[in-house]
Amino acid sequence: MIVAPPPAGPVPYAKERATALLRDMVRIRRFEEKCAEKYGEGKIRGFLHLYIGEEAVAVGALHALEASDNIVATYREHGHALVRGLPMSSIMAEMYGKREGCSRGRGGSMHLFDAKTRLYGGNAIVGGGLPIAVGLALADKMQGIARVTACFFGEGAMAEGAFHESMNLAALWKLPVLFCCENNLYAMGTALARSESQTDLCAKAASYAVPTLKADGQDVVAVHEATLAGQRHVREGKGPLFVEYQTYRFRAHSMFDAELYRKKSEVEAWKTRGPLHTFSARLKAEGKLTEEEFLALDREAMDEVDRAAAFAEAGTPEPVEDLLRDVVAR
Ligand SMILES: Cc1ncc(C[n+]2csc(CCOP(=O)(O)OP(=O)(O)O)c2C)c(N)n1
Ligand SMILES: [Mg+2]
Repeated sequence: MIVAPPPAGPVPYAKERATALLRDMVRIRRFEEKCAEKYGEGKIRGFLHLYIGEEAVAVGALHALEASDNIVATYREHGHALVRGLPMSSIMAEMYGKREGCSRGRGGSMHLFDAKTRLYGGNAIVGGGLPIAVGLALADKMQGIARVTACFFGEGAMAEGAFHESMNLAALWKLPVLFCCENNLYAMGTALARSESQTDLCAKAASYAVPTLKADGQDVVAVHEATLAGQRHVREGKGPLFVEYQTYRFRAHSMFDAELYRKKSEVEAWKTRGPLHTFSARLKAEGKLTEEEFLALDREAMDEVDRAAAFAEAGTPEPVEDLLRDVVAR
C-alpha cells in the first residue's frame, strides 16, 4: 500500500489554489440545489442523483489530474462534469433534456458526456464505466500515449463482475487506470455491511495485486493529496492504483427514496463533517479566506446557476422529426 501524505496541519496550498477548490465545491452544491428545485417544478424529469455531501471527492480528485487525462464517471456525475470544465449551461440544458445540452438532450442527468474534455460519461449501469476505463487505458498504452484514465464508481459497483474483470485485466496488463471508489456506505438502500462479507474495499482491490490508498472523502485536501500520489504512480507506468474515498451523501439516493434504511441522526452526524463548511472554516482560521470573500464566491456561483437555468429554459426540445437521428437498426 502506498501511504498518502497525512493531511493534518494547515492547508498546504496558497490562497489561489485553496479558493479554486472551495469555489468548485460551492458551484456543485448550488447547481444541484437548483436541480432539486427544478425537479420539484417538473422541469427536470427522469432520474436525478444528487452528489450533495460528496463534493470534496470530485473536486479534490479532478484538480489533481491533467486536462488530457480521461474521466469516466457514474450517474452521480454532475460534479465531475462541472469540475472538468463543461459549461454549466450545457449541463443544465442536458438536465432539462434540451438540444443545447452536452449530450444533445438525449442523455439527461445520468449521461453527461463530452469528448472534447475527455469526459466519457455518465453511465446508468452500475459498474458500467469500469470496462470502458480499462479499454481507454489499453488504447492509450498500445499507442504509447502517456495518459491516466480516472474511473469513478460507487462501492456498490464492487459487487459487480465488471469490477473484478476490470481490476484483473488492468493489473495483468499494467494499464494506466486510477480506480476511484466513492464509498458513501450505501448502494441505494443497501448498506455495505448488509451485502458484502468483505467490507474492507482496499483489501478487495489488493487481491488483484493493485496498490491502494484510502482518503477521508470529506476533506478536500486529503482527497487532493491522495489523488496526486495515486495519479503519479499510474503516470509513471507502474500500472493501476485503487483509491477509496470515504464519503457520505447527504441527500436521498435519487428523487424516489424514502430513506428508511438509515437514521436521521447518522445523516446529521455526517453533516457536521460537511466538506464545504469544514474547508471554508479551516481557510478562514488560517487567514486564507474572509467571510466577504466567501459570500462573493457563493454569489458568483448562484449567478452562474441562474444563468444556466435561464439558458436551459430557453433551450429547444428535440423536434419529433429528429427522433430517429443517430438511431442504428439492422
Ligand atoms: C447493473 C445495475 N444493477 C442495478 C442497478 C440499479 N442501481 C442503481 S444505483 C444502484 C446503487 C449503486 O450504489 P453505488 O455503486 O454505491 O453508488 P452510489 O449510488 O452510492 O453513488 C443500483 C443498484 C443499475 N443501475 N445497474
Ligand atoms: Mg454507494
